[in-house]
Amino acid sequence: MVQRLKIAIQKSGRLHDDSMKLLKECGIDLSNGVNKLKTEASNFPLEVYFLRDDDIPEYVEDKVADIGIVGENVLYEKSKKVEVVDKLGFGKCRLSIAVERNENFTGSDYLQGKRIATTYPVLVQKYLDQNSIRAEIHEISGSVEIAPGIGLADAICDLVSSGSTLFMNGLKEVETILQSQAVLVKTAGLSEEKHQLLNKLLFRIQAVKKAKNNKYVLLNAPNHKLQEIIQLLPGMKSPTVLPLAESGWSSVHSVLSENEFWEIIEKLKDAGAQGILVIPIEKMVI
Ligand code: PRT
Ligand code: ZN
Repeated sequence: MVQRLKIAIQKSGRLHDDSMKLLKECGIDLSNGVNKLKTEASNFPLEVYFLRDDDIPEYVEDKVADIGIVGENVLYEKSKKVEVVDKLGFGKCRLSIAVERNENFTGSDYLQGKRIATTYPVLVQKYLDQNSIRAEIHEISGSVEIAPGIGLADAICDLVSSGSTLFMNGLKEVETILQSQAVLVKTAGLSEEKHQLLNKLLFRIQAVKKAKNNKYVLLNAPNHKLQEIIQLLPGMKSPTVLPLAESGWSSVHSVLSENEFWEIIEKLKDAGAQGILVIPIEKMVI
């Protein structure tokens, strides 16, 4: 029987679309039955399980799924025996302590003897222990941000991304206890055959991630400025230079990383580059 790698992803919610998109960008076709509990890829030995995010660490630990995509916040709260294989760069947020806006928060000591409402009791307790603080944790299952307003707690600990939920509830973020993003996790003791499938998938994921962090740049340059312009472009090996139909001009092609992109583009313009085109890269294999 052909071995299939089993992956657990969120059924619906904030990580679902990006997880599906990642698999698609890896060339994996899941066109049939994404609304079911489970589906199979038609062109890769992969079986996809759609689950609640909170259940994913346990299913992976128990080997119901071999691998899974889950937020670090959920993973560390559940503290299951699974291994992080790769950070995926989406689902970014932070787990933070927040208090009412007019409170004078002086540091973690402020929390001494206070009541903290959260859906992350394990991570909050760890933070309190690390800071030698004794506080009361009130575990609630949702709408944590209303707890101070209704007198249930003095502080909360919840996920934040833009901060607008806190703002709308008259709260301010005062301390971040965890930075989180979606990660790929694997179960302990995968068979050799499944490991090979995982490596194949990882190779594709890394090509997709690298492509996202880089842009393909084409520009025209007068030949007497070529040396100066080439110095500015790292490229994968070195930039490609092709002559233009108009004599005295060349076309230069290269790859730039997202981080240094704007700075280098400005310098290229100043150095005499014209007609600069920037193109997204679909996959990048180095
Ligand atoms: O049904 P299921 O249990 O699978 O989903 P869920 O409702 O538990 O989780 P879901 O879909 O809301 O989030 C899934 C994962 O997305 C989380 O575990 C995080 O890893 C990640 N993530 C990223 C977020 C956020 N950003 C986020 N902003 N999860 C939740 N939020 C919430 C937060 O709890 C708060 O209520 O959004 C609100 C704050 O957002 P801002 O932008 O107002 O700060
Ligand atoms: Zn959940």
